[in-house]
Parts: sequence; structure tokens; C-alpha cells
Amino acid sequence: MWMSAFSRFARPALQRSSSVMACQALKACSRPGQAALPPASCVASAQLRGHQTLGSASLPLARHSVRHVRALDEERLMEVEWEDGGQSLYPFTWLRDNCQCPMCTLESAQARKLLMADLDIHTGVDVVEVTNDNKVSIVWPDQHTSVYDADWLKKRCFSPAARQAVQEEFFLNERYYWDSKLHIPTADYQEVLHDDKAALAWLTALRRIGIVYLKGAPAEQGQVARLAKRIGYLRLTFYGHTWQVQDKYMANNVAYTSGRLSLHTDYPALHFAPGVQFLHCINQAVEGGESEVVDGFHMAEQLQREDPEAFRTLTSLPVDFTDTGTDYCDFMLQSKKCIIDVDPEGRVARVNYNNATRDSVLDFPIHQVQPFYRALKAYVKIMNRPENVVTYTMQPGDIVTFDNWRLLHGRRSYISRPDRLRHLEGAYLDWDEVMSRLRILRSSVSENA
Ligand code: OGA
Ligand code: NM2
Ligand code: ZN
Ligand code: ZN
Repeated sequence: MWMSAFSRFARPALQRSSSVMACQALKACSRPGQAALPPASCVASAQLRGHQTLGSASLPLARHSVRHVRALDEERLMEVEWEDGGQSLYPFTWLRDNCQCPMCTLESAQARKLLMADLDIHTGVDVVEVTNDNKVSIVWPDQHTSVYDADWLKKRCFSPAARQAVQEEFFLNERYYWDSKLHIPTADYQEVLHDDKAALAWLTALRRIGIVYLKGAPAEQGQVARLAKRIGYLRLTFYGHTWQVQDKYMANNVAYTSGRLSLHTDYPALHFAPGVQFLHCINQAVEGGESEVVDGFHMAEQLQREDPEAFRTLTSLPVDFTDTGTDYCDFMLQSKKCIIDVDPEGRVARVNYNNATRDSVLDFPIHQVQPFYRALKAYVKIMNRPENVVTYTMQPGDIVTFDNWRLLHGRRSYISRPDRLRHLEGAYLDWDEVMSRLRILRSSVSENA
């Protein structure tokens, strides 16, 4: 199910059937024969089930016509009556602040030129009217004139439903929770590189579901960098532009051994942890090395339901993380993060947990130590339940792309033979760049539809 539909409207009913719904919708999205990646339109239609006001967010903008405008001088609001019957209100201050004329806006940058110092936040209006070409015009007391396009105004309506639709269009925050029954959405690497529709479907599923598998990449270094270029640029960290996951002598990270990696997010030692991770299998181990993933948001929600006290602890107690060594250059990182971050509305927004880099320094009063361990143990226990974990084995040429703010991933220990060393190449990106590409693809794909 999609997260806000879940939290705001239908929480109890949908909670029970979340995994079933996830699987049903994924099955419904998969095309026979080919990869199981839901096309972007399919993901969009799935979201309509959860929340009807979100539908307009992903549909092409209808053209809206203004029937009538009037100034409510007392309230300092302009009221627009739409041809379709609805009404919208706009504060005078906001209208003046967002005048689109060349004096107030630098058109080539679509940026505001008007200075806050020059904005009268108590302004009235002289005249408001609908123009012949269905725009709204305002003459201000100093005779400055502003003209607003009807669709532009409609999109910026202040009603809760309109605001939510625009925010959903911007950020795709409705998430689709899953468990072990997930069929990981899969796409073809070459298609994603060369076809905009395939790339859009990839990034949409990456956002909604949190993980997408790409097949058909050459089993040689350089592919995660190529994939990052498809989006924009990758995120440099102390482990380099891209990094080689191999069993290394004097490893500077537990990932660079042949040992088991329990479920973790990468790099909680950075306050701004990478949002997205790519892992490309160049060589798999002879034995072991299987991958595991869980939906950290879904697990956090289960924890909240089953053990609210543990959830409160993990969302309120900052934990120290540490990482010291040399790689791209020398580093000595310290960070403080709650294991589970929630947004201002209390919804789970990010998971920060790598047991290897969790610091031995514990910066809380001694009586909170045992409750902290108890809470962490409860979360880890839930995420390790077989019904929650998806297990897969990467083959050379496979690339897994996932939301590192949401998923926890791990790998089983492995045995590498000298003639077949296990080798993955990894890279990080941030959500800003990924979402930027997603929005551009969405507008170019819908323009060419
Ligand atoms: C890592 C990691 C997974 C693997 O390098 O952080 O999670 O399969 N690797 O080796
Ligand atoms: N590597 C894979 O948090 C971590 O240390 C994750 C990062 C070494 C780049 C591992
Ligand atoms: Zn102006
Ligand atoms: Zn990792």
C-alpha cells in the first residue's frame, strides 16, 4: 500500500493486508515473458487504489478555466471560481510575491527577482479581473500589474487536497510496503540506459518499492558509474567514486571481508547518508554470498505496532556511529543518528543502522542503556523473520539498485576461490539527483506520449 493512504485514511484495514496487496499489485504490474518491472503508468494506477486525490498528480494537467474572480478585501484574499464549479482562495501577499512579470521574475532562471525588502505583506488590490484569454489580472495600489495563468493558479490552490496532490507529484512519497513475498521489480540494463520510458519505470519503482533489479550489464567495472551518469552524477565518499566489494587484506571495512553482513543500511557514520545504492555483481562466490533485503519502513511500522515502547526509543535516542581509516583519503568520521527517523507527521522517513559502525561510545544516561539494547534487538528480530526477508543470489551482470534510506541489506558469508574471487562494484547517489531525473523523464515521456 502507499504510505500516506495508509497512515491518514485506512491504516488498520490496510495494515493487515499490506503484503498481500503489495504482491497483488506487483503481479498485476508485471508483463508476461519480460522483466517484472511495473511500467510507470502501472505504478501510478496502483497508487490510485490507496488514495483518490493522488490521481491528478500523475495525470497530464487538464486545462482549467476561470468563471469569476473577486477580491475579499477584509480577508486580503482573492477568490477564484472555476468553470468546473470549484473555488480557490489566494492571499494577496502571496499573489504579489509571485508576480510573474519580467520585473519580478527572471524568466531564464524561473527565479524570483523581487526582494523581500520590497514586498508589502499588507498590500491591498485595486482591481482583479479575468482577461479575454482566461488569465487573472491584478492591478496593485502602486499600479504594478500582475497576470496569472489559470492552470498555474489551479496547481497552487491552497486546499489540503490540492496541496497534497502537488507534494505527491513532486516527491512520490507514497510508498509501497512489502515482505518476503515481494517479486523484486526487474528491468533490462541496456533498456534503462537507452529508453526513457524504461528509465522512468525504473526510477518510479525505485522510489515506490525501494528496490529494482537490473539484468544484462557487462560483467566488468564501470557500469555503476555509467548508470549514475544516466541520472546525473554519483556521490563521492571516503570509499571513492565507486568502490570494490572484495575480500581484502587488512580490510578497512567489514564489507571488504568474506564474513556475513547482517541487515544494515550503508554509511550511518555520515550525517547525510547516501540515499541510493547500486551494487553490480562482476563475480559471484563459489559458495555463499547470497543477498538479503528487508523493507525497513515496513519493519519499523511493525515494531511500532508490536512494541511501541521500543519504537519510541529508536526514534528518540541518538546513537553514535564511527568510521576511521584510509581509502579515497584518510578519514575519521563521527555521527549521531536515531536508528529510525520519523517526519514531522510521525511517519517513518529513514533508517540508520549498521551494527559494524555503531560506536562503543554510548551518549545516554546509564539507565537508558539496557532499554536501548532491548529496543534495537526487538527491531532486528522483526526484520530477520523469514516472512519479512527477500533473499536472492546475484549473478555476474546483475545490478541491484535500492533505497538506502529505507531498505536494510545484508549478505551471507562466502568462500572465494583464488581463481573465482567474489567481486561487486558499488556506487552511491542521492535522492535529490535521482528525483530530479525522475521528474525530467516524467515530463519528457508524457510530452512524447
Ligand atoms: C556492502 C554490502 C553486499 C554484498 O558492501 O556494504 O552490503 O553482497 N555488500 O557484498
Ligand atoms: N562500503 C561498502 O556503513 C558502511 O560502512 C557501509 C560501505 C565499504 C563502501 C559499507
Ligand atoms: Zn511584477
Ligand atoms: Zn552494505
